[in-house]
Amino acid sequence: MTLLEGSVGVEDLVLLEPLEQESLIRNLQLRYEKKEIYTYIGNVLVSVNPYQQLPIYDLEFVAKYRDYTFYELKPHIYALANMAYQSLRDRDRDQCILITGESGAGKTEASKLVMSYVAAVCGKGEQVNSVKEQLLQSNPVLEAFGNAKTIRNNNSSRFGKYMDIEFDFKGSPLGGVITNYLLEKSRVVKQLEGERNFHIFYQLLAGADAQLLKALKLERDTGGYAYLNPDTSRVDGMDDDANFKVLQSAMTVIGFSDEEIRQVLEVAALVLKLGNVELINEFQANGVPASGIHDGRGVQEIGELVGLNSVELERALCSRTMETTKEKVVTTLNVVQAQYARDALAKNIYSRLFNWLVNRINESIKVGTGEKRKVMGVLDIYGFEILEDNSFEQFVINYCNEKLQQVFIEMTLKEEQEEYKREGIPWVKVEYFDNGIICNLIEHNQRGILAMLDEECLRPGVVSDSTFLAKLNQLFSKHSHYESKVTQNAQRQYDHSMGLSCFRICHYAGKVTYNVNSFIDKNNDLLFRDLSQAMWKARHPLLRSLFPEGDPKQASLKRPPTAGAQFKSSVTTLMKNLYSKNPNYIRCIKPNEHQQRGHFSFELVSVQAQYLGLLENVRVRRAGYAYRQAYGSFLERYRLLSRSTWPRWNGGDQEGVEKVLGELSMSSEELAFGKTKIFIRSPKTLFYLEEQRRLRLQQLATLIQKTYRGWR
Ligand code: AOV
Ligand code: MG
Repeated sequence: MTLLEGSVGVEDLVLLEPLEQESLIRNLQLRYEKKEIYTYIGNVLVSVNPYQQLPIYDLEFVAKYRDYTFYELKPHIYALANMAYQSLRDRDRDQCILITGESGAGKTEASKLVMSYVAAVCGKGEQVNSVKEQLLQSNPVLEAFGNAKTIRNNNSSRFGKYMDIEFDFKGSPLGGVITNYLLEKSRVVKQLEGERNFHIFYQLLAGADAQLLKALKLERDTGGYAYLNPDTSRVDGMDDDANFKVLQSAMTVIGFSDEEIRQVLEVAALVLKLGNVELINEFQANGVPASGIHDGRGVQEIGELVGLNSVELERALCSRTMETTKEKVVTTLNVVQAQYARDALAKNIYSRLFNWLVNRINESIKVGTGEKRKVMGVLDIYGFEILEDNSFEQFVINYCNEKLQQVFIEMTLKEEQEEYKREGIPWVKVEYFDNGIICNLIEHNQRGILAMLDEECLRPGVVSDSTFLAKLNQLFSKHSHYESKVTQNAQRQYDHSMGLSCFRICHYAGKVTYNVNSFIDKNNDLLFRDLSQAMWKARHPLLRSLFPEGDPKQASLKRPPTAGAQFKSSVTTLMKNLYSKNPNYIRCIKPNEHQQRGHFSFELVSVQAQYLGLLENVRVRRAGYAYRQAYGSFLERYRLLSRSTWPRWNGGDQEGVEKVLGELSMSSEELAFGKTKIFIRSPKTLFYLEEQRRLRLQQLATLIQKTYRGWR
């Protein structure tokens, strides 16, 4: 099929001719211009962000997609959601929906569309509806606390999210479990120009009534807070005031009590007020630099807000107690160290509050043990990131994407090949890049970059980001996916874009240069004990519960796992979870950098198509067969199409399938007979079979009505 001007292009890229990167992008563009944002690659859904509300998500569409199988209607996210849900309900296969793409590509919107579709078609009744409401209302809560305006996306998720929705044997929802990954907590204390802090702060300031503001000891003006970037208080098209009401009502639906909501807002207010605690230079009598608080009122108010002794808080911010087995030594912090401690405290309070919220939601939506359940997982996680300056956060995000790519490779490509092998069907070999080597470079237990970082963080003596880098350079000097100034110089490559404090990884999606500055610090993620102990002493029940290690009785000297180790372990658990399910892919694409409707940048989309490996995906699909089914199931579905197999068939399954297809005069090119399954090359053949089946069913229904009156 060629791309005719004025046409809407092909609905399934498997049918594209000629198949090249250029024609693939043109096809997406052609469709995008006709507001066809969805395109298939077999059963993978490609979605291009329309940046406008399209009239394709109402109940009429839900009803339509619910009654048809995957290829029968235009490509749509509802078709994918429907296929996953039906396969879960009718075939008892746990599903996962993997949504990937870069920031602003539409992942979060896609995950919400999947959830709302499933909610619309699954189960009925008061109890079921209340579960659905709780599941859906978790979104505004997590978005208020976990999303922010960035340069790329006005509603950017600053955390990764995986949600298992659990169903009973009839397919009615029982509840769910949410797992969150690595909140970008540095945003709490600092944002890039043109970006905002997390939505909640603006929602609170805009939406709280005068009485609540007074109780929280806040002023309405966003300009009065050091932790909120000036000049970016408003976002086009976003109503913070209204969203605050939405948040409060969502929390109530989920089951937060008024008291809990109040405490959550108090902790958020505490973070804002901490930012305004101004630290200044002071000197001790012996001339040692020390710090103090400029104006005691702020600390006083914090003390009143959360029941803390303000003198103790000041002491915790401005000094540090070192404990050895024998003695306690108190040292003063200079002003830079004290500011660092204050910001570390604010980041910690906020990220712990976020984790607490996720746990609290989980408590409401969790399903009792013992019930057998079917599960649909929805993964909405940050896409691959190549920024101008890439740090520890990009490193772990890209590691996660590398793992997801591995899942994609292993689950689709390898499984595909292996199935052909098992079935004895000739395979046209498709070369693909196995990124296991990069995953290993990062995560290998003893010799991976994360392990090296941990080793450096735990090593006694003087450690720094540069000793860490030196270690990497030594270990990976010959690694084909690792580069640094040192390894380049050794090979006489002179690349001016690479700084001395950087290393570069050749990821599957492209090369990314990471600056090691602050890797050790971010990985350590330590909070001075003085601060956790001060927080634990607060009379505020929620705040206190966020710092259990502050309890002197509990406090062990055992070190908590590093940020990298925690992330690796949650990624490993996630991968295990995904491998146990049937995957469904949504590949999201951002059409332009300006969040603008109707504009499709060919170059920008090309880069993303490459990251997502779309062309490779099509090649694999095409090299093989788009559809396969066990002989028995296939025969069951289509045997009514042949006189030999209908109404009765006593032969073997494969023989029956041969009879059916023989009678329909299918081209032999289109079919392959495996050991246990029939393989069909193009989706079109499948459309044809489905259509024939539908006609035949109509025919039979009329016949049956005539012949057997009263028979149902
Ligand atoms: P992301 O989740 O992929 O980015 P979002 O799902 O937040 O991106 O989408 C960004 C914005 O694009 C949304 O706020 C909508 O305005 C618009 N949008 C996306 N999908 C649709 C759609 N199907 N219909 C209409 N508008 C849409 V990030 O979380 O930043 O990685 O970090
Ligand atoms: Mg998002």
